[in-house]
Amino acid sequence: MTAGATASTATRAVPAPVLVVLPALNEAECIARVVHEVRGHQPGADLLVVDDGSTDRTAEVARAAGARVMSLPFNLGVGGAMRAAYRFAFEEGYECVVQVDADGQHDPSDIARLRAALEGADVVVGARFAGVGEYVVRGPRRWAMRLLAATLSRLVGTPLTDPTSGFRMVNARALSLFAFDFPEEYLGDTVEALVLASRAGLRIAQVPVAMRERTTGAPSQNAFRSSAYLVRVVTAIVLAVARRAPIVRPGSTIEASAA
Ligand SMILES: Nc1nc2c(ncn2[C@@H]2O[C@H](COP(=O)(O)OP(=O)(O)OP(=O)(O)O)[C@@H](O)[C@H]2O)c(=O)[nH]1
Ligand SMILES: [Mg+2]
Repeated sequence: MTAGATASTATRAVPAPVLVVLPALNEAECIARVVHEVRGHQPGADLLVVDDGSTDRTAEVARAAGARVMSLPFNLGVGGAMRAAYRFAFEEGYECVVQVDADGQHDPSDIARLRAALEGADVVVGARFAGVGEYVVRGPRRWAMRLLAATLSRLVGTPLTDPTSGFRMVNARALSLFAFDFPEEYLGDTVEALVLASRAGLRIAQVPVAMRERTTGAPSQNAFRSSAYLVRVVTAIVLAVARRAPIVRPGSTIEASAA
């Protein structure tokens, strides 16, 4: 963690309940708007932007908008950024962490509904394709997503329509796992993290959300990555299932179930 994050981690008397984490890569155009919008809906929460080696002014703009900023020295990808954020949140004593896209596609007014669902679950996913919103995916990607959703639902034992959603909230139990064991490879932070959580005995639930279209910046998925998506999804599932059991460290409040 660099000075940007460390400098803003003053010791607090009572743990802050919610940390909103915005993983960001070159989102200078919209990060201020997103920070203000999140703040408007979650005035009591702390905001952490994980600037992942951006080459634009993402960190500077986010800081000026009032967010804490963790600047990674080089690009680690969303998984690596979230791993760092979860460790930060665990060490700071947060009770609840919600990951929100920094490009404005997630509606922060939904955070309250995710929080409510956390009463009966340890990990809550804000999900498209669950009856709310009109977000459309076409072509091979659509079939890959359906296959993935069906397979993941079976694996974790609960219906999931959007297992690659990056809009998700975890409680202290899940945080005590993800702070020490969080997959960072492609699809690891979404798909594999759910398998890992399930194998650790954590309860997973989803909340239907509408997702907006990206209006600025560039998507991380280019044409090549999209066309390779189906193959990668299958590989990700196989790897997630074949992977070792979750690593539960001292300080964790969960006990890993049998692998
Ligand atoms: N920390 C970090 N964040 C990233 C990286 N790549 C993308 N992001 C952020 O992760 C979030 C989701 O990335 P997107 O590229 O929007 O992915 P997506 O929403 O699935 O794709 P679109 O629908 O095309 O926008 C955004 O807030 C990005 O800024 C990265 O390498 N590191
Ligand atoms: Mg996006």
